[in-house]
Amino acid sequence: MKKYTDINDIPDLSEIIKEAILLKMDPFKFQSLGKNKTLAMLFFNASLRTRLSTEKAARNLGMEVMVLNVNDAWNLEFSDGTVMNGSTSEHVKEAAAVISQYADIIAVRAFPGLKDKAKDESEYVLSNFLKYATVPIISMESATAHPLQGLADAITITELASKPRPKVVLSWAPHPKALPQAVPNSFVSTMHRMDVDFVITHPEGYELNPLVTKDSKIVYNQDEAIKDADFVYVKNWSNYNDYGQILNEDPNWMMTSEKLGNAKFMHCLPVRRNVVVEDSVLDSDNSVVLQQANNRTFAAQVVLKSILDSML
Ligand code: AN0
Ligand code: CP
Repeated sequence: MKKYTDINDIPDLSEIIKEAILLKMDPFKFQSLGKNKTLAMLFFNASLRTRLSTEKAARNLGMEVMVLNVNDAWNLEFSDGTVMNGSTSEHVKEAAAVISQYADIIAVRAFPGLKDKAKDESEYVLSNFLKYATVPIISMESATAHPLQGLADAITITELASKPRPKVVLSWAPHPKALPQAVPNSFVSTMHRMDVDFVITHPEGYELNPLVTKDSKIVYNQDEAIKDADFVYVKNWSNYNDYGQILNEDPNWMMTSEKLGNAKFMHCLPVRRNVVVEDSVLDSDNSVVLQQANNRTFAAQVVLKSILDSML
């Protein structure tokens, strides 16, 4: 792979899942692949898992790692031709080219503002790094996608599936803060590439971008959607049509043990207990959130390995 900013950058998903599971069994097998190679991770937003698992993945491959919390650096300008006499001190043209001299791979986390849909959908942070960096780019969650999470989720479902075509449900949940659609978008795109019976459930009006959901089955009745599910992936997202708005905080959409039944509970984390999902679910054996978080390492590792392989 030459970059990883979308789950569809992976040519053969089931092949890469297999490779990730092999890396998980023998994480230091390719310790010399990353020798004298550096990963620079740029964070425009907070992170716990992505930051630590991606660093761990790079170290497992023998890479050096540098982390920049971009809010501690100069305020970057992304528009072309701007008279930079305001709050921005450095243009992404210079910044991306400079960082490319220090790093062999650049990973970027940049959430959407959730105010201006067109601006968010332009992916102006990620696309400018793709344009002006001279080294491969990895998304650590952009405005519209979180492909490392999608891959980790695919690995987790593959590890746990006890039948050929499991039923997987993406279930919206309430949340007090407006959250991006990035995680559900990547989960949907990933499920489209897996052999699963996939259903999405959310309140009416909470449709995700139809270019992402395509012909996914959408069932507005949560109980009906979850019936006989093997995996229930719970996630809040703010409204896509009424962009970035919170139009529903109905606590009845929270996941409970009663609704979940024997299905596996999935969430990307961080999760608000007793808002998104009740304690009894997270504290039960049906919750696989820690396994998902662990698989973030091997998702990142297989992606880094594939990019390093392409540099040989
Ligand atoms: C972020 C989101 O929903 O995109 C990050 C999740 C990995 N979640 C929060 O900000 C709580
Ligand atoms: N799931 C995930 O990406 O977590 P962080 O935001 O903590 O990195």
